[in-house]
Amino acid sequence: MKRFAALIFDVDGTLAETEEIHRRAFNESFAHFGLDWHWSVALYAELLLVTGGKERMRHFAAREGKPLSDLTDARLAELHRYKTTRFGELIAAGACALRPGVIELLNVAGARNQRLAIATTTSRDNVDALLRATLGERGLGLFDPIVAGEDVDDKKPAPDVYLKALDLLGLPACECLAIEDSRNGLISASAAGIPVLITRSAYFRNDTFDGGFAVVESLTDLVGQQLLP
Ligand code: XBP
Ligand code: MG
Repeated sequence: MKRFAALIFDVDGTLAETEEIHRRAFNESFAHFGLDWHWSVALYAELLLVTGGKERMRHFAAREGKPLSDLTDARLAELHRYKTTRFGELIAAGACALRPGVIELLNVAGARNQRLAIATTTSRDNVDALLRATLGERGLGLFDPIVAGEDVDDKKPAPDVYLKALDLLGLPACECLAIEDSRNGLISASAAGIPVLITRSAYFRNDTFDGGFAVVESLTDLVGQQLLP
């Protein structure tokens, strides 16, 4: 892996197993806004195929034939802002640690002067909350650029976030490695021409990942699989 000038990290499921915290924040927000919606683990696993919280809620409403009459774009955005605030509170309270092997890989990359970037579908506020809670204030400066869902028109599996990250890095795709956990992320980074390392996450553990650079159970496997040199 040392041949790559930059490592571009996905966030949810890759840096940390945050989707359970998202699911809790969504459910608490639905209750707060008086919606009789509840996303179980099994249902959320299906809904995660739709990236972006607002897009996921609209997809759910349409799929379930839920009355959208009172869920205007403005109210949906208000609900999502509430959810993002709640997610940030849970993360700040220590609800989620970085996945095993992440800090070690960040340290090895830093020692090699490899650049670190983020390309995620989630909201920037969520990224900042996770980095601050797990790495302290220094965490916010570790990754540059940080490209989040609101920075692009089309979320994963579209390549937009990765293309923007490449542009801001000023590097060709072949000199970068994307680290992802989902098929949408694999498709997105691959469409941008970037090789992809998959680290299996809780919600996508049984997915098939063809065409990647490598697939590991966790980033702690990199040493064992001689991928770190
Ligand atoms: C995962 C997503 C996000 C999160 C929820 O992003 O698809 O939508 O599930 O966050 P990634 P928001 O794996 O690319 O990090 O509600 O802010 O969208
Ligand atoms: Mg992910």
